[in-house]
Amino acid sequence: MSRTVWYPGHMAKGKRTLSELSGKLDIIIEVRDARAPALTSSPLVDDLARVCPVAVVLSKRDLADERATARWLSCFEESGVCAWALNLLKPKVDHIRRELAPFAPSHREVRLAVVGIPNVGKSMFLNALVGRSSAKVGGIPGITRGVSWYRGRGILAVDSPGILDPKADAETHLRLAWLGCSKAEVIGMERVALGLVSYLRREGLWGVVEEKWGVPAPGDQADQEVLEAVGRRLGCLVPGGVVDLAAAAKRLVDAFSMGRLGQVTLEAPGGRS
Ligand SMILES: Nc1nc2c(ncn2[C@@H]2O[C@H](COP(=O)(O)OP(=O)(O)O)[C@@H](O)[C@H]2O)c(=O)[nH]1
Ligand SMILES: [Mg+2]
Repeated sequence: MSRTVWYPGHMAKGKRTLSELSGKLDIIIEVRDARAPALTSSPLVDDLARVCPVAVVLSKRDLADERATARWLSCFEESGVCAWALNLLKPKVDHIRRELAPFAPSHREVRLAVVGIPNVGKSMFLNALVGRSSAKVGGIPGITRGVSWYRGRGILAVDSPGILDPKADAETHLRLAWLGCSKAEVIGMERVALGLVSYLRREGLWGVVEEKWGVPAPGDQADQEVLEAVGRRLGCLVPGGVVDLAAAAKRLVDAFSMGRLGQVTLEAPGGRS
């Protein structure tokens, strides 16, 4: 798993580095998680969009609800933004390379930066785009300071560290943790899991847990009792038969974030659920 960057200092530095670079770039590609394209937008992009075109990759398509992804893609298209949805575990990016080519002047390769919050798939996308045999390049006059460039398949690309908005509120971090983009351990695994239980119940999505683990739809129990039922079902017990709530919480959050509970999208275009 990649490093999560938490500090406002990184945000300021990331912003500075990218603004310095933006004049040298043909396009910025912002990677967002297809399960929550608004929540996982990058805090760095708004300012940069004024100086450089921005295209969007919705990653983890395989984990998202297909109809919701189609609606998100139409929404981007309507607002004139190039957007592609990809399963980066089986990436098909030839069409993206073709669509990117016109952004560069004809005498050289396309120069781009891949940005996004932690764990959305920036590195996977960059590897797919420039190809496995790409070389990390140094010494490009005027454009190398402090960042790594990769060259391959007619593209010169810079990866960037994942940066979360330091001003993001607790609810945002909670939801980002369900997607593996914010550290659940830092927020508190049980809090993250209880938030997820509450969300799945409220949105009528408990069926994904029932189908996977056979934990029936809860009646009017408190969220904590529901999480206990999950723990009991999964055998997360401490001696004496008491449920190990922390272990149950981790199992639930990990399963959800890795898509083992099925394809769930948290947000529809035009507003958060
Ligand atoms: N299922 C699935 N997992 C993905 C996809 N893209 C990235 N991942 C996983 O997400 C994690 C983070 O990917 P990485 O490229 O390192 O993210 P970065 O922090 O944004 O550079 C890795 O465990 C990847 O295997 C995808 O399209 N589908
Ligand atoms: Mg990375």
